[in-house]
Amino acid sequence: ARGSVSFTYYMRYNEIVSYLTTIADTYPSIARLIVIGHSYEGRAIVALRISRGTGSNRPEILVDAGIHAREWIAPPVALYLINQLVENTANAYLSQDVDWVIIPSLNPDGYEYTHTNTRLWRKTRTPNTLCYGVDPNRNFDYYWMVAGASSSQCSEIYAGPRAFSESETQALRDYLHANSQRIKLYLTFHSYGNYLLYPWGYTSALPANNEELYALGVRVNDAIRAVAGTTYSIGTSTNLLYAAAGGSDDYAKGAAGVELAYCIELPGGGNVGFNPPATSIWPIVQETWEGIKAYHDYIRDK
Ligand code: ING
Ligand code: ZN
Repeated sequence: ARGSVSFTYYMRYNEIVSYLTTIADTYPSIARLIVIGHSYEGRAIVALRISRGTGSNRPEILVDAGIHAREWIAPPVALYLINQLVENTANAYLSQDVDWVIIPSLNPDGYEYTHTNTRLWRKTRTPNTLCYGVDPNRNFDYYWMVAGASSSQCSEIYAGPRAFSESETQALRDYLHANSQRIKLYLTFHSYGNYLLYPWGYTSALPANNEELYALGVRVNDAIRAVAGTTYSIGTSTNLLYAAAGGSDDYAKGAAGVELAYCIELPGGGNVGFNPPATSIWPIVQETWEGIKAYHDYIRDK
């Protein structure tokens, strides 16, 4: 059926947009479609704002997925979040005191390219003189290029000719700044490796609220583990994984002032980690949903 969601296969970009459009049309008092920008190839970067509350200055949770094209398990997690928040009335309480803005496919050009050409494409699809694409998660202007990023066009971690060279990262930047007072939590879904990463990626120094970020990570990990035993490691990107500047979570926290920001590395699968079989979508979105609810409860009660 038109505009329906599925967790039995990896939906294409057009299907994702169609689902969000249908949700917004069907539940106009709860869900609104926002176009936050366009990709290099002209695709709309769509977001769904979900709110059952009234009044202004409500706390907001900002969620994105698909900034890296090949990390296919991330968009379904965002789509399940939309599905449950809007279509399952038992979850109405989750948007009573908190607003959500969910961007399921932040890099649609790259995502479509992984479907049509190169399964393991990571970057955007901007043409450069030698090679295509910029790593959008090295392109944000917070200590840009100081660590874990490359100035070589053909590198998988090419940071771009300048910070915010990509329309996709510009779109998220502009959304963040326009709403920074209300955004209390930013979650960006990647894969893979079972990590709850938080800033900083540009330095090994710990953020001032390291204790809070870690403690909230423990709550989320506990909630996920209770479903099927899956566990995550919790810590800063630099200390747990590797140093890498120009990431969206560093930018949200450092430049837009969102004190709680996490890069969630979902479980891997398949022969290269980035390609869990479609049968893994359901169990992964189920357990991750429990973690997202733990995030919500913390923001609501804070
Ligand atoms: N991992 C992230 C990456 O962009 C990361 C990890 C995030 C590092 C933020 C530093 C800062 O490399 C994946 N899987 O993309
Ligand atoms: Zn990634």
